[in-house]
Amino acid sequence: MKPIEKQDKVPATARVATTDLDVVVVGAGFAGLCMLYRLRKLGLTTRAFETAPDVGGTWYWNRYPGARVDIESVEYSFSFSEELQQEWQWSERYSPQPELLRYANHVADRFDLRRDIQLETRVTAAAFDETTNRWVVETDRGDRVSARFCIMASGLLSAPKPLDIKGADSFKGARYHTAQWPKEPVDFTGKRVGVIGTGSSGVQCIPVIAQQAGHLHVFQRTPVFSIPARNAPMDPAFERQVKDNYAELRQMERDSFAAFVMVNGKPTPFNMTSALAASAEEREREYESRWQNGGLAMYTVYSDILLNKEANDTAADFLRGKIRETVRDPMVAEKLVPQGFPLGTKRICADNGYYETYNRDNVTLIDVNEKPIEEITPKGVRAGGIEYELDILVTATGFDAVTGALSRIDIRGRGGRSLRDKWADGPRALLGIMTAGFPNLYTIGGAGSTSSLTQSITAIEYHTQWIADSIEYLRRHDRTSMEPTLEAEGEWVDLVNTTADQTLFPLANSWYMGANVPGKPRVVLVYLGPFNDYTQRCDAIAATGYKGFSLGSASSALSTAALDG
Ligand code: NA7
Repeated sequence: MKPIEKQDKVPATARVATTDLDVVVVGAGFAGLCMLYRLRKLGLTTRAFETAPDVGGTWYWNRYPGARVDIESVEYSFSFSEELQQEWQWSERYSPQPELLRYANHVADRFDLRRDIQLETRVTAAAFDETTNRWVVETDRGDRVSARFCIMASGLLSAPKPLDIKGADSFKGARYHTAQWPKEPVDFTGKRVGVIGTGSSGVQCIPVIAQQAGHLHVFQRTPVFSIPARNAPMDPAFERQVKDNYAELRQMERDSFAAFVMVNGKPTPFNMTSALAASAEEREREYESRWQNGGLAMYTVYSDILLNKEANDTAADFLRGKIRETVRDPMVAEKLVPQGFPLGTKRICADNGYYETYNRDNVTLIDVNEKPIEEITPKGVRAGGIEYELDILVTATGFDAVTGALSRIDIRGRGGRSLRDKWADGPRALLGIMTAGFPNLYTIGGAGSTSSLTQSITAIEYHTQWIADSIEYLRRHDRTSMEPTLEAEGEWVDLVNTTADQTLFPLANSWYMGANVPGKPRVVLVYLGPFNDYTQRCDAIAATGYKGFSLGSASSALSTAALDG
């Protein structure tokens, strides 16, 4: 295993100096960093609060072995600075976590963002004060600051799902959640290891752990579709070509279905033909080519893969065949073959030797549908009446996605109404960005936006720009607050739901549907229209002076500076 890079250079974090700010940003992952950069350009006084001891968000916490991005790094990277995208060099086609963390640190340093970031500080509460029209934000370190705007950059996949298995705390060995991985590397050498969960995190860590462990038991509830990433060192000729044509590539991303367009090493527009219009031989050729090239290109192979079950089955069956070809023991292969949900309605994984791992003698797959997990015991995991003794238990059990980070903060809007109450039956937000009754509260990548299905850096760049533009608009028009009307919000939620109903997504119990957390309402959390359709809708609203939002006036208290320029 690669040693986890140490972040020794991190300075002790400064406490917030002023308590009256223009903007509080919650989180200093990629979204928080990009937001700070944009707010700095507006000349606003800002403070970002970040729970972790350093910047990086997802890439700070998810240090598990094998963690890496599943979109090509030349795409999963910022475009807001031409210098940045030209000077930064990715070492691999899909960057590993330490490199992504280094990149986040580089961005924070290069744009001098750290001076507005307070680390090791969790925001616990945010309340809108109607007498001052300001947000009062509190932290677990006793800070209490006031700000005109509060921007949630708190992440879509940042709140680990509480482990819903009896006895978890009784385990006497070491237990790690993939998203709360320790800074020091975990040594699996010769150990009896159990992994619960086979989503993206499990699929990434299982092959790496298997290479070290004495024995690895994988507890699988739902097998996923996974495609080899075909990761490789960055090809300098490819990198040169991308950098020479970055503007064009970025524009294609912005105009695309999910903000990533690389297929077979070339920017490739979404295939607008139906899978059913192609012959079986043509489909097989196309699927084989995307399989050989690796990664997530199967999402965009035909226009109706995510819309039509018959079309979807053609691709799903192709991938099922690949699993059966790869895994030598037919009984094990059959357990790994996903059934019962359409391809892509649970995140497709991009792996590095995942299925091959099950050909190893030191790996046992336990299907917990056949052998339900009864409890975690002091010695290991009991499933189907058998106690599997373990030294280390890894839980790769996922997140309270999209809304989880917000519901962990006591957010109160007009009349002291809590966001948790407002969203008890599911989130409601116009464009997925703002919710009625909570003026000047923005969410980057919020519920009802495309973000969870889109290449997230491009989505972050879009949202942060939209938010910055709206703040600038308020300033220019001498307005101090903005919030959706209930009517416009309701129309947006209806659009999100009716769009989902035209897709295959409701057929799966996925985190996109809120279906992975017991007790969470089963509601689609993503706008499933294309990214470019979503941004056109957002742009159209901005162009009409924020139709669907009420803009309030009070005496302006924003910092003077760049906005008037
Ligand atoms: P995911 O994709 O939510 O995967 C979590 C996995 O853990 C999944 O296989 C779950 O099975 C399994 N799980 C969760 N709870 C249990 C219990 N109680 N018993 C057995 N198995 C369980 O999270 P990841 O961290 O892998 O990936 C999240 C996203 O990060 C991913 O989609 C990418 O966008 C990046 P289930 O499917 O619920 O049956």
